[in-house]
Amino acid sequence: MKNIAPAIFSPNGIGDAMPQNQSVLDWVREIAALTQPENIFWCDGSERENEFLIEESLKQNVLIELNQKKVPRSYLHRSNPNDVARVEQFTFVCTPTKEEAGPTNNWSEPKETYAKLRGLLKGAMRGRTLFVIPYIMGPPDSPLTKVGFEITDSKYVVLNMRIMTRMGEVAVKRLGDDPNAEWNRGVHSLLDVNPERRFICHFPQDNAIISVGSGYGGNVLLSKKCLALRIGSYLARTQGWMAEHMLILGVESPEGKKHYVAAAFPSACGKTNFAMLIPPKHFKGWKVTTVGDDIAWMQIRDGQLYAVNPENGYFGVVPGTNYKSNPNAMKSIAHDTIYTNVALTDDGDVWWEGKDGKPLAHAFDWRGNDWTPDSKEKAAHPNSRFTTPMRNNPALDPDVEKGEGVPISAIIFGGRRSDTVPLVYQAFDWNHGVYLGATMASETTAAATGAVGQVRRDPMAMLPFCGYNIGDYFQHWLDIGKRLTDPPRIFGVNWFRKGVKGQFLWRGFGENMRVLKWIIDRCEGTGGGLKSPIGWLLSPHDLDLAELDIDHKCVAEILGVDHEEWAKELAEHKKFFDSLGGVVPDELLKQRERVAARFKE
Ligand code: GTP
Ligand code: SPV
Ligand code: MN
Repeated sequence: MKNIAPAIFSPNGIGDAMPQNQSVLDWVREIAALTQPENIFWCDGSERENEFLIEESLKQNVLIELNQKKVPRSYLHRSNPNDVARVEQFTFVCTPTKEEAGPTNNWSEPKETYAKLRGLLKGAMRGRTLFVIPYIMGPPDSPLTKVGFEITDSKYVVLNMRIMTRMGEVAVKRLGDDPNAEWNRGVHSLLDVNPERRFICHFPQDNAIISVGSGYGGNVLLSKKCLALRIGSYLARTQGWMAEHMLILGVESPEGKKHYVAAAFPSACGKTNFAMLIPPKHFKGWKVTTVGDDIAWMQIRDGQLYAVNPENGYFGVVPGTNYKSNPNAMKSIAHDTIYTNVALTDDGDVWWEGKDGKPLAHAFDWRGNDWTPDSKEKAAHPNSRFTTPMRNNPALDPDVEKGEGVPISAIIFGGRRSDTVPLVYQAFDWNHGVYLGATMASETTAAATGAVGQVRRDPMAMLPFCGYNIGDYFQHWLDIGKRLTDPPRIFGVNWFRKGVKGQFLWRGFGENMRVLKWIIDRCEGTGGGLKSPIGWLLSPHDLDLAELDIDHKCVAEILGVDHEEWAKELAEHKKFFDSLGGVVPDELLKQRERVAARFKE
């Protein structure tokens, strides 16, 4: 590739997964001409390349070496303190018309936006290396799998993408040399990591993403929220499949009967923990396995919904993770892990609020400042994260590579609600379930910048991730339902009900197995249910509480429906639908009226 100026950086023959596809070469040439890097590095995802990039990152303080005896082959990255989470206010969907982006997305006009971004990218990589990352999302032999190329000037992005995606030759091979093949163009540049020049822009019609001014997580690992969800949801609608913010887990009974469940919870609301659940002792012989912890791509086969996890690793919330709450996560992050914004101990180990063991007397906080238990600041940032390969997970499902995916028996929607929403309830049918998902709400968390703890509607946990008009998205869900002969049963859950003193009323984590068991029973048609205006409720008699120390009054409280609270909730549903300005399908408006009518029966 001598005709690409400047020189291609291929030390010792590594970094050479170079496609011959003309459309990719033209695009790299164009971006290189614009950004003016010193070198171009074609990433191949190999072990050698990884070692080389880690070495360089250590030299440049992009990574900090950890105590290799305590956490082998693991490193700490400290992001810029102004850059610690997704930025929804600077995230744009750039469709030709504002209507296509819909009422829930920030829209900006594609032509103007390209011009603005080109202005920002001009010369942005001078004196730096431009990395080209070829990757695929999805198992190599899945019909759903997508090819992406990400250009970035951040080594941290390359190192994380290697964990989060299947990277290198596998992508180049899958792309082939058809210049018209479908592939995603992702361009990322750190610029000067200035929040005023931070934009995450999606061009669904062009299958393109441009992200500038950030170096953190979902803003820059373009495979994840940008491709697998925002662009993914757009492609899914036009191509007749679904791209959802859902974990996928397998649950096997002692008799060996297995079901798969997909669950949509908003950011930092428990997906990774639920996906890695270890059943309590009482559930002897039950086993939960992880297919995915954040994103599900689903297609219809023989009238049934099948799901694949497009990712190859986990980008998970660190604080609160310990051997009691999530042993599988603890084992997964014990080695070969990149930590972002956790605390560093005096002996080179990582630490965070809620980690097992003795409280620390001293550490360096996520910014690198001295920290003691008296410090006002948290030692680890509330949105500190681990990046770890899914292969590290002891509970990885054996069918995670299966191209056709796993058959989904149940879909669960859940948010963080301190009141109103019961521990679990079941929709009467698919369309009612779509209504349940469309009207779900959750308290905001540290996963995105902005206020934390405010209840907001977050339909299907996709509010920040739906790449087109939310009304069309609701209709897509209804249309999918019409094509299913054996649709998954749909449930709502809430692990986060609080008592008057602000304490959680439900133990959560592994104990959520008790709820999952009822969900499986309902799918098999064996579990009892109490009919209520909002759906089937779990009666205290059908909830297995053996070996759980819980006050029975509290159980009744979290399982029940308070009519006054729900009158308010239904008013909020109406307000939300009204706020969308007429895009909500009639069927969902009717569903709301039906719930209201059932309360009057
Ligand atoms: P994203 O990676 O942002 O999409 O988050 P997530 O949905 O995967 O959430 P995760 O499982 O990482 O949990 C987020 C926070 O919620 C952590 O601090 C957990 O400790 C906490 N959490 C998870 N499950 C439960 C639960 O069942 N009960 C309670 N009380 N807290 C939980
Ligand atoms: C989320 O916010 O849902 C995440 C973390 O999974 S990030 O990749 O930063 O979006
Ligand atoms: Mn997520």
